[in-house]
Amino acid sequence: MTEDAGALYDAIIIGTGFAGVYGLHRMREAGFRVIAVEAGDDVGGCWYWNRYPGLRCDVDSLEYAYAFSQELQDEWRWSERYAPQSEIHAYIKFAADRLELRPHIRFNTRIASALYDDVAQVWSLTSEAGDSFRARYIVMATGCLSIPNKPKIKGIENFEGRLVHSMQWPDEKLVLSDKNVAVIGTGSTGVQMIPLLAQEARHLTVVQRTPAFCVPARNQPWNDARIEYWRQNYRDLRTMARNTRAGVLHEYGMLPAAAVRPEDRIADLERRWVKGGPNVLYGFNDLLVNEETNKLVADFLRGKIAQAVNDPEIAKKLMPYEYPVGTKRVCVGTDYYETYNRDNVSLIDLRSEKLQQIEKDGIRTDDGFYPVDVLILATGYDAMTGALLAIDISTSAGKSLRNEWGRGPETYMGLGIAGFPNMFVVTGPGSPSVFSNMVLSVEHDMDWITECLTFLKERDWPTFEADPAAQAAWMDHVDDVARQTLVNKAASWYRGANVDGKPQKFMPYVGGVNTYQARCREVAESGYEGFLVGGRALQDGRERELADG
Ligand code: N01
Repeated sequence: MTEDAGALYDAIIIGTGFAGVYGLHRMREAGFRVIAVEAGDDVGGCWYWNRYPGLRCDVDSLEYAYAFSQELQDEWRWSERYAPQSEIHAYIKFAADRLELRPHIRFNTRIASALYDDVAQVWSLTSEAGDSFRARYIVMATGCLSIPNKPKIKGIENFEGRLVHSMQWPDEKLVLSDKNVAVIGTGSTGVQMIPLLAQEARHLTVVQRTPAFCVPARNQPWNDARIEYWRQNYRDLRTMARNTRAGVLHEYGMLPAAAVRPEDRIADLERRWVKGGPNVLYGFNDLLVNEETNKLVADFLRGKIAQAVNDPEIAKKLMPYEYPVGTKRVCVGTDYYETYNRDNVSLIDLRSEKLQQIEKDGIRTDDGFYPVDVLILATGYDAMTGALLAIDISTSAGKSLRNEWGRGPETYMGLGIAGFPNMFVVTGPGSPSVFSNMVLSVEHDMDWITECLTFLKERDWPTFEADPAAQAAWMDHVDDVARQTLVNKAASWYRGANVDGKPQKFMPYVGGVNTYQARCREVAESGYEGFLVGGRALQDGRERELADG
């Protein structure tokens, strides 16, 4: 019998990516009896599972790092502006070791079900292997992009070559030098791997359903002065980042495009383009709310595609027209468009060339046959809800998350779900999550949850649950804010549009990290307005008698 079999933990965290590792540390420091369970055999979350060639982050590494510890900051040195996967994974492992967390993590433990006993007020988790765990509270740190999307493409089951999803890259090196390789998908993953695969493969065929806007990373090694500047100003810089809408220190233009002289608009876009990274998207403050501004920036980016690609026909195929720029995630790449100038690269643009089927040794379209030995699915994820719904989450009172979310996810502030007491979600739907610097957001959420747990423990563990009315109002607000922007004009994974049969609903909160975190603070300070504590609302910060506390 394992030590977990008879134990009742204060909290169990599911997942040990950036969120789970920090949450475990934070809750242990706060005195809770807490463990984490992890499906993989190491920490790292998406940075553990994803290992495809070219993977690196598209947020500056100095910002895509924990803010809570001066020691971690001082002892780690990021090598490049956009750190590669191996370095980010090493950093999370370093944090877990430095904070001595491994003894508190149960690896190789994929949770299959979570059942809340409404009478005993205890969650029971059961792993796929049959191990069980019990806790008063569970914290879902399962990640927004952790369940691969494997679309049912006609004939794919007949393919006899090597089939690989980007998230399940094989441990052994894939030797591609004598292979015809095809990649399906041109989102951030495809854009990162395509230039490297093209260098290695005998021939590379790219299957594009919707072209991406891609900006140049201009990745480079950090110099000592930059690192030192961050060390000296770390706290202030992180505070500044928290007060922005993306949680990242982009150079935010403060004016709408119409308020800037036409010649200055283009000059500023050019300057930002040369600087590299997503900065080119932040020149005007109305990119996502004004169609004209959006078209101005989109035209600028389409012009860059025309300049980069030698064949005008191919350039045209690579140009996105069907959605406003920024409403699907803009990719940050290196030599992405230039790769299509290579002799060993072909582009199948599904807008103009109909896919007939995948065959045992290639791809057949209306225009011809493309031989393929290795087929790579860069087809993304069942985002934001996939990992939560992969676990059968239910209560003895008869609620099932799969039923409750049948028409799309509903949360209060992304943190709690009505009907599911004593369960927290980290960067859930309805929070800025994937529209923000994820590391900054997961730290915020784990801080908020830990403070909430302290509040509850001091009151002898009353139940804690989102009020259905507050949840409905928050969801209306999330929808309203999204409707004031252009984000619903794209068939994006933010809306679940990439997964067959998934309900279409814009999931992240686009009101900004700054606004969201201020609201979370108000909620906590008011005695958790919008949550039922011990079955009832605590109003105006004045606690009432708790029903069961
Ligand atoms: O996935 P995606 P991703 N037939 O969903 C296409 C983060 N990330 O793994 O656009 C043909 O964006 C699909 O086409 P369409 C980042 O947040 C970050 O690339 O749906 N094609 C699309 O082209 C990112 O946004 C980093 O029409 C099909 C592609 O597959 C998120 O993860 C790196 C298809 C999927 O693109 C997801 O990125 C990597 C089908 N049936 C990822 N189904 C960095 O930090 C799907 N597609 C840099």
